[in-house]
Amino acid sequence: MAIFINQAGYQPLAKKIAVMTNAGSFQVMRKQGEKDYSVYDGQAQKQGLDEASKDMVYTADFSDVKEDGQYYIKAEDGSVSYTFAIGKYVYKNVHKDLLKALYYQRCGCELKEQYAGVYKHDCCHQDKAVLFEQQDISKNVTGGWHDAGDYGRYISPAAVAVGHLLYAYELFPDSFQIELAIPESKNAIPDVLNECRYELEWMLKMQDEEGGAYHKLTAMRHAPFIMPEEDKDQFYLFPVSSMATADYAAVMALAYRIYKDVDERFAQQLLDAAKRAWSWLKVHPEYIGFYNPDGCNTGEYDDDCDLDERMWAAAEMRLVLQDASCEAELARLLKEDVSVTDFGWTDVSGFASLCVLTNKDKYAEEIVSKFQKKVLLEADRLVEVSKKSGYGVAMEAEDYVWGSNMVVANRGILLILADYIKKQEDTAQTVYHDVVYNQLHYLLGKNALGYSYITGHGEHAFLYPHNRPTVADGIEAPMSGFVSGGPFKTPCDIAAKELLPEGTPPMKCYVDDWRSYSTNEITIYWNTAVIFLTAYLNI
Ligand code: 9MR
Ligand code: ZN
Repeated sequence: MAIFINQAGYQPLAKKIAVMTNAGSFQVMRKQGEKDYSVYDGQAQKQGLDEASKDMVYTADFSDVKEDGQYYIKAEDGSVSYTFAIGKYVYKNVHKDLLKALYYQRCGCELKEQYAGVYKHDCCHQDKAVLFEQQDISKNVTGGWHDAGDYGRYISPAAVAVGHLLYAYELFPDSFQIELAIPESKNAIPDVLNECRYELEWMLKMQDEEGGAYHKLTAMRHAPFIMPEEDKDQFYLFPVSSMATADYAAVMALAYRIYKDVDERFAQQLLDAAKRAWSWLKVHPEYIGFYNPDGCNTGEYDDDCDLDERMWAAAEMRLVLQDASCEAELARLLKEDVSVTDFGWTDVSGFASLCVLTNKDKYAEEIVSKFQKKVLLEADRLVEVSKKSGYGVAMEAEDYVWGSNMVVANRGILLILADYIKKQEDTAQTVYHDVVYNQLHYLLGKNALGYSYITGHGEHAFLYPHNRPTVADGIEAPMSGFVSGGPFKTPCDIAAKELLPEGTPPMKCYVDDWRSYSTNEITIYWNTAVIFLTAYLNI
């Protein structure tokens, strides 16, 4: 019998529901003093078969336990859950470490012991990059965050990560009044803005003379598992794509709005970059995709549709240019069948919704109501999906794609947006609120494998991310605060294929093995998606 809970814990007034794989009674045990003692007795309720895990699931509701402390759940057959805390600030450190993890991704600078502790390392990737299409030209494009467990840097993922952070900051600024112990700390600017600026400064270098954004900056092949400063491979600037350029325009315009009260000169650079990318989009209304050239195996981030990226750009540009044509473009792109609800690198349309619905008075009523209707429709669907899941998570069996933990988190963001919309009309608690929590509970251990998918948080947190520095640094523990990609129903790496029996249910298709790039890598945008949730829950 197994019992699954959020291993970071629960806020005192939150709904608290453990998942058990057997029927029977349970006790909530408090760890205090010499002997653990029971503070609550209950009976598990049958929930039925959970499709995504194929588990028969029973739920144990212990919401009545509200006192601060350390606990675990004990079933009548003697089996126990991992420990968890109850307290108002149980997610504070999770939130902080998720943010700090981005610092560890910094490229082109030394990570000093003062900030990085044992994870310090020398400056990496300082050489100029060669233009792939014109190899006699090279450019200085140092800086930014390593995208993931590899050392590449890519524009769309970067825009998504910064997008998650800046919208979260805009909505929940109080959750970002924290210091991260990074070089810029104590400069009177919130550290989230300091950290994003590190990425934005790099992005400013990633625009060509005509305003287009290079799709990516990588070597031809992924580096072996060496420290970043040991990687001396030649990096290339790969061709401009319309997706990258539209994401670029959107995020630069967003960043301008955020930084204009922080640093006027920097904000002006962001605005100029946004305008130049926007002009490029006007000159190139056609889709310009990106596919890896022969011999290149680094991330492709291929996408066959640029309408969602253009929509996000139009929404943001509307706010910074007082130009009616942006709104016309938005109306044109907002076709009946276009999605407005995702926050990943393939589909960024949810960011357009975030932009429009948090600035309603700046857009025509018709546009606002279209966005709003679609967002609420999807949020309501997700509430129903979560009710059907034995684990309470808004995920169906087919949703366990590569990086499924981001799908979990991004659905949380959509629910937060729905919650925001409803709160404008009525301050009462919404149906969406508890489902947002459920998404985080899943990520922190209330899932069919009982893993916390955030390093350093939870008694049974994953330990072996597919992350080059983590493998190469010789240090036993990984840095705290990294989010794993999570279960992938059709894993494609050898480790996962070897270790997972044929027919493993989607929610269980995960291995905590550093070789498993398709289930256990880390990325900047998986982290930032979860930061959006912790920012919402920490206020
Ligand atoms: O996160 C990406 C995932 O959605 C895709 O299915 C997968 C295959 O194209 O690629 C993932 O992105 C990887 C990128 O290509 C290179 N850096 C590591 C990323 C995480 O695995
Ligand atoms: Zn680097």
